[in-house]
Amino acid sequence: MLALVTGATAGFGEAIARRLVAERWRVIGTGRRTERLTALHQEFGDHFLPLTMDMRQPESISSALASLPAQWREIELLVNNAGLALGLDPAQRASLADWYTMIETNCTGLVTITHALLPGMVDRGRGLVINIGSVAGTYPYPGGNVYGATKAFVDQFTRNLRADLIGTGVRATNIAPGLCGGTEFSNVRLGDDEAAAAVYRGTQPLTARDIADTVWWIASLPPHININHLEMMPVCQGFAPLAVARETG
Ligand code: NDP
Ligand code: 8X3
Repeated sequence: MLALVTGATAGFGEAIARRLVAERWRVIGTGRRTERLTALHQEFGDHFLPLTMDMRQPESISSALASLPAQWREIELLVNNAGLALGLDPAQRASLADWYTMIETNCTGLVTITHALLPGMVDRGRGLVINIGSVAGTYPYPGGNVYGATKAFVDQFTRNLRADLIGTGVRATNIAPGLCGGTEFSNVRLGDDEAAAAVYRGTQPLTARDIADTVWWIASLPPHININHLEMMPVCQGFAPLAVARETG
C-alpha cells in the first residue's frame, strides 16, 4: 500500500507517516524542510520516500510529482495535511499577506495536489483522500477569519469530491480536529514560543498520535465505507456562547 502525506516534516503529518510506515505501508512524505524528510528517510528506510515541495507553488508540486520513480506512482491514500494558521488578529487588522499565505497553502495547494492524483485513483477504481480540516471550519471564533474560512473550504471541497466520485470506488474524508498540542501549529500561528505554550497550559489537548490513529482507522476500513466528516475535540474543549455587544450607560 502506498500513501502520500503532505506536511510530513512536523506534527500530524510526521505522526501519520510514522503510523503508516509502522503498518508496513510505503509513504511519500512531503514538506519544504528537506533535512527533516531526509532524517525520516534515514529512520524509516526504504518504506519512506522524501519529496520536497512547496504547497504554495503549483509548479513545485507538479515537478516533484513528475520526479516520482515508477514504483512510487500508484498512490492509494492521499493525506492532505500540510497547512497553517497565521495570526489571531481581527479581520480589520489582519495581514493581507498572511491571508494569502493561508489560502495558497490550505486551499490552492490542497486542490492542486488532489487534482494531480485523483485521475489515477479513478482509473484504478480505488483510492482515498483524507483532508485535514479543522473545527475552525465549522465554528467561528474571534481571529479565526481566513483560517476558518480555508478549513470550511476544505470541508465543502471534501463533500463535493464525494458527489463527483460516486461510483468510482474512490473515497474522501474530512477530519476536523479541535485543540491539538505538541505540534508546531501555534508556534507558527503566533510566532512566539511562549504564547504558543500558553495555548495548551492546563489542558489535555489532542495529540498528533490521536490524529494519526484516526487516519489509520479510516484508511483500514473496508472499501465500502466512507467517513464523510469526522470532528474530534479533546474533552477539555467545548463551545462558547454567542457574543452580544451591549451599549454602555
Ligand atoms: P505543524 O505546523 O506542526 O505542521 C505543518 C506542516 O505543514 C509541516 O510539515 C509544514 O512543512 C507543512 N507546510 C506548511 N506550509 C507548507 C508549504 N507552503 N509547503 C509545504 N508544506 C507546508 O502543524 P500541525 O501538524 O498541527 O497541523 C497540520 C494540519 O492540521 C494543518 O492543516 C492544520 O491547519 C491542521 N489542524 C491543526 C490543529 C492543531 O491544533 N494543531 C487542529 C486542527 C487542524 P514545512 O514547514 O517543512 O514546509
Ligand atoms: C486548529 C484548531 O481551534 O486553533 O485548526 O482553530 S483551532
